[in-house]
Amino acid sequence: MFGYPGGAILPAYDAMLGFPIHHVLVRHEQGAAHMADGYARASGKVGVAIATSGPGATNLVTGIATAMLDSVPIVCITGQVGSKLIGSDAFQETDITGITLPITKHNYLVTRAEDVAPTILEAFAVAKSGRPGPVLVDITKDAQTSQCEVDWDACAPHLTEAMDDELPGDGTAAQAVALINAAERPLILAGHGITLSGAEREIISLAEKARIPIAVTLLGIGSVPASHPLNLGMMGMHGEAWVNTAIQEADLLIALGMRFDDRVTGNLRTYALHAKKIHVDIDRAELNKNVRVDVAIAKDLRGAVAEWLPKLASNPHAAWHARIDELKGDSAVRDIQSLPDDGHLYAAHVINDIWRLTDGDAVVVTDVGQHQMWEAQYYKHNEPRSLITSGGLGTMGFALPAAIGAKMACPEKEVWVVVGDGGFQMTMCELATAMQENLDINICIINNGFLGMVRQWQEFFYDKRYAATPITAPDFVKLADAFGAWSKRVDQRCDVEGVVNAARRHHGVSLIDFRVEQEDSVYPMVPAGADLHKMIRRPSPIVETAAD
Ligand SMILES: Cc1cc2nc3c(=O)[nH]c(=O)nc-3n(C[C@H](O)[C@H](O)[C@H](O)COP(=O)(O)OP(=O)(O)OC[C@H]3O[C@@H](n4cnc5c(N)ncnc54)[C@H](O)[C@@H]3O)c2cc1C
Ligand SMILES: Cc1ncc(C[n+]2csc(CCOP(=O)(O)OP(=O)(O)O)c2C)c(N)n1
Ligand SMILES: [Mg+2]
Repeated sequence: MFGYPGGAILPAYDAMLGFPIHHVLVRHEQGAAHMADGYARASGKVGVAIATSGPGATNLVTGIATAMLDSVPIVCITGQVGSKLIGSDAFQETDITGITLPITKHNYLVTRAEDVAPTILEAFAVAKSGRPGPVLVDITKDAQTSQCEVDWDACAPHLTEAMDDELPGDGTAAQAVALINAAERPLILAGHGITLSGAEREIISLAEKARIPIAVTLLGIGSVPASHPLNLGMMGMHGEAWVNTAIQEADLLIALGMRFDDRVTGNLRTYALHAKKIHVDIDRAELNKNVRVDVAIAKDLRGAVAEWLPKLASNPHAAWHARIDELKGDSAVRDIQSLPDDGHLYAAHVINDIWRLTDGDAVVVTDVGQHQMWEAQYYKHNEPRSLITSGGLGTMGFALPAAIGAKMACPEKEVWVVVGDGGFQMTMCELATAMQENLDINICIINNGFLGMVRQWQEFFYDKRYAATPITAPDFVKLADAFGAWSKRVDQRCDVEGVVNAARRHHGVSLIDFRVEQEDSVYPMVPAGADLHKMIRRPSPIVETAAD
């Protein structure tokens, strides 16, 4: 449980001492929500954050919205002023159920002791059922202090059908199978719903049976091993060029547990015009929301795909794979990894080295920005839940606290934070939390002296007018030292390996300040709203740098 105490939640904190609950004292409640989120994403269990009323509760808001956009199950418990004071502008009173109504899957205001236990049990059930999401339970101080008898069996939650997962969809398995068996250029679009459903094996069987290539969303990374020969890599704004072109050339898209985010589709009017489309999603509201499809199935993914498997015809799709290989060839020469070491330190090289040195086995938690995209491109994830990142809300400041939650969920895993110099400064106070908990986590700051992703947009679309994107930072090495953490600075490629290995050997918090090329950009890039195949490509073979 990740939290921060205060007056309105004091009775709950006092009671906690009598129970075997590991409470992690955060340094800001936003951190508590992200830690609960990181814990949930890493473990598949429900994460819990707890805060006091008023500012404690409002500080949770960004973390709750982050979890909502990415379908992460967390329960947030907040204290509220006494029930008789509600509506009186009492000290630290805020209408947190009103504030969080649009960013929670469900929320509750509890004003009587006898409602506490059944509501908490129901909150956990709602958070993890169907399409997971955040739930908030606001409990008045008098409900925390008065007494009642609890019959646990009578408290068992009974979710209504609307909250449950098995709503029948319109499309049938037979319709889906008919389209798949008839396709010449099929492509699976693999999303976050695969891991949420536990459908990893079914998706591989589907792909292997008919040799269907797979493209993943940012949040689908890891749901299919990067090393699998049918996995083509990421789609979308910063996806692989060959993937985006393949989507535009496909004659069938099989969208599985992904929601056609605008970062994925680009211009909807020109999106995959030659393709028939099958969409499976547990949330009926996602079907035909952004992209009109031919077969829409509102079901849990695992069961839905399992139904197709016995009826699928095998098919080598040789011409289609040959075409994709051709597209890949073009991209390989534009890859930064193929460029000679020109003395500059590039973020893509740093991340590629960390991938190599950790055998691709770490849990990596990223922040938001250029470094996030380079991580997605250059750290090859083979395991579900091994990349933890804020996709839908794109919340800077997410990485460090979410990594603390992930490490507490999986203490045996090697955990790396990949974070920008901007985002790190948003929640770096949580270094103290990591130290207090004696956590062994590694922090890689991709320090480019810029709010890099925004600078990139200014470079491409605002004539290099760098309004408010150059950013200074404290000396991160000294900062880490002040917190008691191990730290080093790296500004040359030849030092990356040694320092990364030293950080890995250090038991405790280690932080590396990588001083990377300041004006590098993430390629390819589909400008927002542009056609998916009209990508800005890396100027090749010369990389433009500040010095040029
Ligand atoms: C700077 C930045 C750049 C980005 N660039 C890209 C990019 O280039 N490419 C990219 O892909 N993304 C990119 N994103 C992320 C993007 O915004 C979305 O977050 C992401 O595409 C969503 O992936 P998703 O649809 O797989 O996951 P989610 O948004 O989590 O959707 C999962 C879907 O699965 C469904 N689901 C849940 N459980 C089940 C179940 N049991 N059975 C069936 N369905 C289920 C849910 O209802 C939901 O519709 C970027 C984000 C940022 C911040
Ligand atoms: C809380 C929040 N504020 C603003 C943004 C808009 N934004 C997206 S990326 C970015 C720059 C991130 O800079 P940095 O952390 O240094 O990472 P870089 O892009 O340089 O790798 C900004 C400001 C955001 N995503 N989240
Ligand atoms: Mg930066």
